Amino acid sequence: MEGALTARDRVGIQDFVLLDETTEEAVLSNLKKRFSNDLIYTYIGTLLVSVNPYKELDIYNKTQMELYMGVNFFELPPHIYALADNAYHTMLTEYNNHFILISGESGAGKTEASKKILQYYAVSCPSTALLNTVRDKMLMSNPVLEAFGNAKTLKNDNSSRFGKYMDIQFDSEGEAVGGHILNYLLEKSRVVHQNHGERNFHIFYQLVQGGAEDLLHKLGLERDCHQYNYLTQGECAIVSSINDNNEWKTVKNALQIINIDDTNINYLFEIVASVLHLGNIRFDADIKGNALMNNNASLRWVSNLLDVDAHILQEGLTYRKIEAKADKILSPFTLDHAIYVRDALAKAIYGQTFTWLVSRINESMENKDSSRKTVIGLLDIYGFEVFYVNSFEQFCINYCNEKLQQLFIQLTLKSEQEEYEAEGIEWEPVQFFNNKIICDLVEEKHRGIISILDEECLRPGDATDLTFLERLEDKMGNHPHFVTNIKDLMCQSKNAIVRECFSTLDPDNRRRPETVATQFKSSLLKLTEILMAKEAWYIRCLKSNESKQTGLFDEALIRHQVKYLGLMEHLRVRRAGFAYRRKYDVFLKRYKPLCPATWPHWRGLPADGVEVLVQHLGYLPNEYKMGRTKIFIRYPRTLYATEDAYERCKHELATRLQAKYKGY
Ligand code: AOV
Ligand code: MG
Repeated sequence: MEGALTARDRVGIQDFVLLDETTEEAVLSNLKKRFSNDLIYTYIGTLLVSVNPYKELDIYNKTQMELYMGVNFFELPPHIYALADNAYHTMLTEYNNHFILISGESGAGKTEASKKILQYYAVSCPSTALLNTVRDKMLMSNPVLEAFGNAKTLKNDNSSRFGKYMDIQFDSEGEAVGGHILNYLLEKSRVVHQNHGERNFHIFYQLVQGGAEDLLHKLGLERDCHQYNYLTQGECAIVSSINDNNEWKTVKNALQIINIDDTNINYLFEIVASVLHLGNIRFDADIKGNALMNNNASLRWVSNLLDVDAHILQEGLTYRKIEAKADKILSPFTLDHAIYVRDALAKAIYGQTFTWLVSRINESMENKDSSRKTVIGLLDIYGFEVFYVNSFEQFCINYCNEKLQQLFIQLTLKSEQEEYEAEGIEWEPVQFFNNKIICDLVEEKHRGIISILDEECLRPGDATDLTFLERLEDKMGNHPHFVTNIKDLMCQSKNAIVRECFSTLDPDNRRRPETVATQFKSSLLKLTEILMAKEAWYIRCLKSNESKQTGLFDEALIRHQVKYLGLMEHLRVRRAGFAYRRKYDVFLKRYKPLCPATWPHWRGLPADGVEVLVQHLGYLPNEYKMGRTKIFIRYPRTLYATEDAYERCKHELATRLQAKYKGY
């Protein structure tokens, strides 16, 4: 029909690799077309690009899940389920480990994506009644960790304030049999301070809004967030998009499912309440400027809830204890110092409790069976963020994002091109920006920012240096002033969670612990090693606009993300490159039944066998290349056709065998 729009004109194309030209304009126009048709997913080969729609789409139901189960990647419209399913089936056929790296800036949709993947596995994997409970625990770990680790920020009403890597373990039948979480640097400073327009962690509001009357009474809380200093600095305790009351119910239920017993659940709420009471302890200054405590009611509640001696607590919050030989001298804190110690205690209690929660969740998801398992790791971290005022946390978060971008570049751009060279495949190199210089700037030994910060923390100096030092220590989360008497006091708490958390801290108070920045750097290094040993899948989430609006496609914002996520370079490498490669012997071993000349044995060199095999299958010259040790296949569809033929052949063989042995 003349003038009629083709589907391609209307809804764009499903895979950027198939675009006529690889310009930024063409990419953006395709994204926009799709977005305006509620098609938020597009591929670049096997990489999934997702644009946050800021509205509920009817594409995450069970019918959709069933549609994608076991189907080849490109047969259906792009979907996060297709990627999840493909990773799963590759894991099962190749019997190796995988990870899905979800990246994008704050509010782009990473956490939602990771939840959708987990839900997909929960529904699509085979399961038994026993495994159902493991599956429920994995699913229910989310509301709990989000309550304690997510908060409303200016960028996202449910922003992850910790990094999370979760391994889902599968047995050889493909059943999800266990899980394990690694958590990264919780933004503890939020417990005591929030910027304007931001909130503390959700759990505080959930408890105050949703807790039953008798519970609040027992915890000494009023049903009014505005009563608590730690909840009011952002001036947005109540937000219309968040239903704290409902979430409270979900979280309480989830805590039970992950096997936290009632006693510990009570301890947990006592801790949450004690942090709120701590924040309400105020100090005045006497004539000498020393701190005097002026709200004894709050102090009593803290001591009551944590079950520690009120007098020692008060002393610990207002005096430094110096032990000189046999003498103990009490030296009073200044007002600022007392506030600092109070806040440090609140952060420590909360941070330790979060770590405790992750351990309990891990225990409950642990699979004790020692048979071999393969895993799919899901990485959902805090996204890149820049605020008007940025602090140590933004430094860490953005460093983490640079590090993951570096991994992406290493795996998709650098090693890909190096492999073509090593395999002698003709190749026009694609230029890309390597952010290694940025990672080096942060983490290099002696010269990097982290090293310099560490040095500054250790350097003795005059008054100004000291102030600087204290500020840094504050930011870096060491608690040099309360590791003496307050830490001991916490170890005596009758609240079992607090006691356990503080008793496991470094017992040697004199040894200066590693700074948080250095610890974070090593944990990211370890994470990189964990990921490098697995096969990678990528989801790149794009934020459609800054105002969380439905249907608004902010072209400049999206262009910026396409650029810094390296999508154009990735597209160019993908387009010119090969989607799939396998060692000759591995390829031959799997597909040799498809050709009479290679079945059941090929006597010559594996490379020659592969050549004979693919000729027989009708591969066209532009569809593959023979490297030194591997075959390279340009389009996924070629491989999928081969894989389908293999499945049919296996099926026929099994039917023939059955017929042959029938009656025996
Ligand atoms: P993030 O994880 O990438 O930010 P989220 O996954 O929390 O971002 O998404 C932010 C919000 O965007 C969600 O609360 C939803 O309202 C909406 N959203 C995201 N993905 C979808 C989707 N597929 N369908 C519908 N709405 C969606 V951060 O944790 O701040 O880096 O640190
Ligand atoms: Mg998130």
